[in-house]
Amino acid sequence: MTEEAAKWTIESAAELLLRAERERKDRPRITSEWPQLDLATAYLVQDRLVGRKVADGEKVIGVKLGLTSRAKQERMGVAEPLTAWLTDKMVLQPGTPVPTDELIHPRVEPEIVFVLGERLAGPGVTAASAMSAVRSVYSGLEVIDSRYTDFQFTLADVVADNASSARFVIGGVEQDPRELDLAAEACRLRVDGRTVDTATGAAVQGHPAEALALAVNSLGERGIELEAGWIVLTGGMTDAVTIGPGQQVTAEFSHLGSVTVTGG
Ligand code: 0L1
Ligand code: MG
Repeated sequence: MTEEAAKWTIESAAELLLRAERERKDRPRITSEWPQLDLATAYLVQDRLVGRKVADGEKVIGVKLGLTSRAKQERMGVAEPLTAWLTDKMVLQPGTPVPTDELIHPRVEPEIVFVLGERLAGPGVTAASAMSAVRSVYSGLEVIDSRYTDFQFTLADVVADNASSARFVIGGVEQDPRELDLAAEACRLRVDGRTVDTATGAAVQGHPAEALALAVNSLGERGIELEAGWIVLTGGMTDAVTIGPGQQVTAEFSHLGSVTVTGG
């Protein structure tokens, strides 16, 4: 092991990522110094990082998937989906500006969002059985903010960084998932009124229910269950767009209404 790699531990990686977030200072990806960081260890870093936030008073309120669409995978150069944690501090109430002065280089992406009515435990959960535990579906916008310079990372790096989590907002239209064809649910992404991208729910693993099953099953392998009432962000449907002060990003859905954030 090189001298550089020897200084890395789960604790030191979590601490550096927390410090980068706190100080709004991006840093090189961890694997540039610690190439041995594997996926299992990266999830331990993620858990430690969120555990530190919980110890500081934040509450876990759900999970998110990342890199579930080809658009995201191609843009980020990482071909595998991942899971990460949502906490109450990440919730942005509709109409509240994105606090760009608290973030490093925020980007925004449209998502299909589930709220669970029942507990879900994997492995072995199918998309259909996962969907039967979903109480409601909403539109959402996730604000991501990698702690790595220029959003440059490997899968292990982005897992350790809790999948670039920063903030998210949920739209005001609640739908019963049983009444919607979520694969066909269309989304138009606008920046300051101009359409910049479009996608349907099929972009997310073929169907957002597949993304939910994937989360349940991969968390189940780590002995983690999803709780009733938890929020699940199923992953960016399109590439993310940058947001700065005064800029407005809107996602218009065919049945889930529209949701907007403005850079503060
Ligand atoms: O929803 C997503 O695909 C988020 C991926 C997080 C990684 C990133 O794009 O920074
Ligand atoms: Mg996302």
